Order: sequence, then structure tokens, then C-alpha cells
Amino acid sequence: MQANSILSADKIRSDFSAAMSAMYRDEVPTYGTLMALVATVNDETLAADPHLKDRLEATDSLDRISEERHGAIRLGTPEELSMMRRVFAVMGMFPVGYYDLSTAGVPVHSTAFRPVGAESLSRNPFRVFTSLLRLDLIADEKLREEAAAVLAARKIFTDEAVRLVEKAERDGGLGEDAAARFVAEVLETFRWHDHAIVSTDMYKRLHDAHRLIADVVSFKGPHINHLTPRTLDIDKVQARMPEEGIAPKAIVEGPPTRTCPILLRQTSFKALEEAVSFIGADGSWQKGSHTARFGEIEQRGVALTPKGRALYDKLLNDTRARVRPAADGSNATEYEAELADVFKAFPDTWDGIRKAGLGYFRYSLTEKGKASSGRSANLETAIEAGLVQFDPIVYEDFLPVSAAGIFQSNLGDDATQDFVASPNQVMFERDLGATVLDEFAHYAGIERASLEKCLGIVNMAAAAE
Ligand code: OOG
Ligand code: NI
Repeated sequence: MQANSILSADKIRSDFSAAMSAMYRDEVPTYGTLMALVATVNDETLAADPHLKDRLEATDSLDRISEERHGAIRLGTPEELSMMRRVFAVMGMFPVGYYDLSTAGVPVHSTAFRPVGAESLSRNPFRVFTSLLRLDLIADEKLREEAAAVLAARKIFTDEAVRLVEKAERDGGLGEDAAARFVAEVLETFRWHDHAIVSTDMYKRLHDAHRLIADVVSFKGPHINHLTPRTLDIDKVQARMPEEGIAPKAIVEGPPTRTCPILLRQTSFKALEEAVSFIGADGSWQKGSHTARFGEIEQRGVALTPKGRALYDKLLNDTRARVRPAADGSNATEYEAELADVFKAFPDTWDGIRKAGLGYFRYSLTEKGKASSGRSANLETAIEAGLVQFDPIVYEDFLPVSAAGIFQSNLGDDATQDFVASPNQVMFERDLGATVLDEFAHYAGIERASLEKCLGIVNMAAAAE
């Protein structure tokens, strides 16, 4: 096969993301309503802030925003996880980060499959938060064995999808026709099934053990459970959701409203109760329902350095030690006020964040910098002289405390359960068949590469100080 007939992984990912979005809009119409609301608010935000629009354009990140989304799936077995890794690799998506949700009472651990290079991210940053069920955290041994047997018997990928993954691995990618088939075949894995693969009785027992276990084990495949568009003003979308007939969760997860957004803020609407048929005692279908699929929006801010992240984690913990957000929203106002107050300790100007070494930035030469003939300066004097400018690098990952809040809100408020905290990255990576990438190294690499492009103006030795 000739190299030029191979389609780029970025293109396959964009096509897949679009196909997934269309499918989810059909399956969950409220997602379509939310997308339209996000698009309106994004347009308004850009119109009101020409500087933001300029910087997004200049850093090649304006186009990606309207196309941008993440999704989430929950897998049942190590084999499913390692095959999923190979499927995502065809789309240029790689596992970044390890998230242990057991501390939050959810029996899963997770990673995020996403593109990693700056260019791929600007083409289409589609990511999928992917969790693996931890049957080892289920106390009831009999139920654990029954669940394992159901999972072992199901097949979540079509034969053709597996064949196309093998072909892509062999040939170093897929041509146009094969890529189109790949997208259609892989989409099947994420589809909703309204006929369960377990009986009503077993569903009930799984559900009693944990709602999430029922969600993973009872179905033919890991239906996409939400898709999340990116908004430039999450407070505005949250406030306007009720006008569109959507009831948002009580609080926005993550940092408070700020002038300079950091990390990730997220909110969701509650999962829908959907009709499902379960296997009846006599083999006929028995009517019932299942609640799993929901909608979410997010606003992304600057990626933080380990130092910035430590400060974020501390301030979030301090806030929660004072006010724990109640699932029913009864103390939402109090929590938000406390959060805003505690986060005053986090600088809220881009330069303040940068100078304190709390965030990652992309440096570039200004017009003046490009025009000036090469001479060495240290980074700070080059910035002061208007030769070099900097833009925040977008956080592309997730936050475990926020993820736990999202899990809880869509699992139902009664789903809180205690598991002994037991992160097990070694087991996760063994099941995945690969190690997960380190998110910090990735951002630091993008920052370093941008500084290198300013060489000549900025003396790298001085810049690295
Ligand atoms: C995933 C929840 C995590 C996020 O945005 O933090 C998540 C799930 O409910 O399966 O998607
Ligand atoms: Ni999400």
C-alpha cells in the first residue's frame, strides 16, 4: 500500500467524533439542545471579547472549539480495555493519566484517550474518558463471579472492526474507504441497546451492589454515556439551561468563576430514565428501565504545573473541609461563596499565574520580536520589551474530584458508597497493555517547544532559569 493513500489519524478521529455526535443527538435529543445553547453562548462570548477571539485565532484554537467534545464509556474486562486502546490508536488517541475513582465511592479506575501533539490537538481534540469496572471491589463473591461470566461472554466489537484495527496496525493506517468502514463499525460499540443481556432479577442484584455495575454488566456494549461540548462561558450556559427545559446539577465542578480560567469546570444534567427490556424467566422480554445517559458541558482553562495543581488541590480540599456540597443542592450557594473566597489565594492574572510558575504557557514572537534582529535577552526582559508574548496552554485532561461529582450526580444521589481507597495503576496498565502518558510532561514539552521557536531573541539558558 502506498503511503499517500493512508488517511491521517486526525481525519479519522474528526470523522468519528462527528459520527458519534450525530448518533448521540439522535439517541438523546437534549444533547442537541445543549449543543445549540453552547454554540449561541460561545458566539456571544467571542463577540463581546475581541481580544479572546484574536488570541484563539492566533494560537490556532478557534476552529477546534465548535467541534470540540469529550465522551465517556465504562468497560467491563481487561480484554475490552486493551482492544479499546488499539481502536483509539487508529484515531490517534492515546491513554493519558490514571484516575482512581474508588476513593469517591465509584468502583472503577480510568484513563483518558486523547490526541497528544499540539498539531493533532488543534485539528480535533476529541477525547474519551474510559473507565474499567473493578469487580475486585465488589464484596459479594457470588455476584462477582456471575458478573464476570456475563462479561466474559459478550463481544463489544464487531468482527469487521477488529479486522480493520489489525489492518491499520499492519499497514500503518487506513485508506479512505477502510477508514469510512472503520468509523461505521466502531460506532456500533458505542451504540445504546434497549434490550439487556441479563434478567430483571440479575439486573436488580447488580444494581443493588452498585448502579454502575448494573450499567456496565447488563448491556451488550459500553454505550456512550455522555458527550460534552466545550463552552467559553459555563456560568452563562448553566444559567440558561432551565430556559431550554434542561435541569442542571446543583453546582459547577472544579474551580470557581475566574477572570483567567484554570483547569476545567464542568456541569451536567441528570441522566434520563430509559425503557429497557430485560430477559424474563420464560425467555420473553420483560419491561423495565435504566438510568445512565446524561449530558454535560465544560469550560477549559490553562493547564497547571505540578506546583499549580498542588495549590488547586489544596484549595479545593480546604473548601470542602468547610462546606461539603450536598447532592440535593441545598447548600450550593454557600459552597460557591466559600470556593470563591478560598480561591482568592490563586493568582488571577495570566502574568501572575505564569510568574508564580503555576501554569503552562505557549510563547511566541510578537511582530516587533520578529522584526528585531537576533539578540539574546532573558525571557522576562523580552516579554517586557514586547518582543515575546504568551498564551495559556489549554488543559486537555480531567479532574478526579470533578469526575466523581459527575459520576455521583448521574448515578443518583443515593449511590454514595464507601470503598477502601485502592489506586492500582500497575493493574490498570497491565490490563490496558500499555503505560499511560504523563500529562505534565506533555504540557511541559509544548511549552518548551514554543520557547525554542523564540530562540535568537530569548537566550534559552536564561529562559530556562
Ligand atoms: C465518567 C465521568 C467522568 C468527566 O467529564 O469528568 C467524566 C462517567 O460517568 O463514566 O466524564
Ligand atoms: Ni465528562
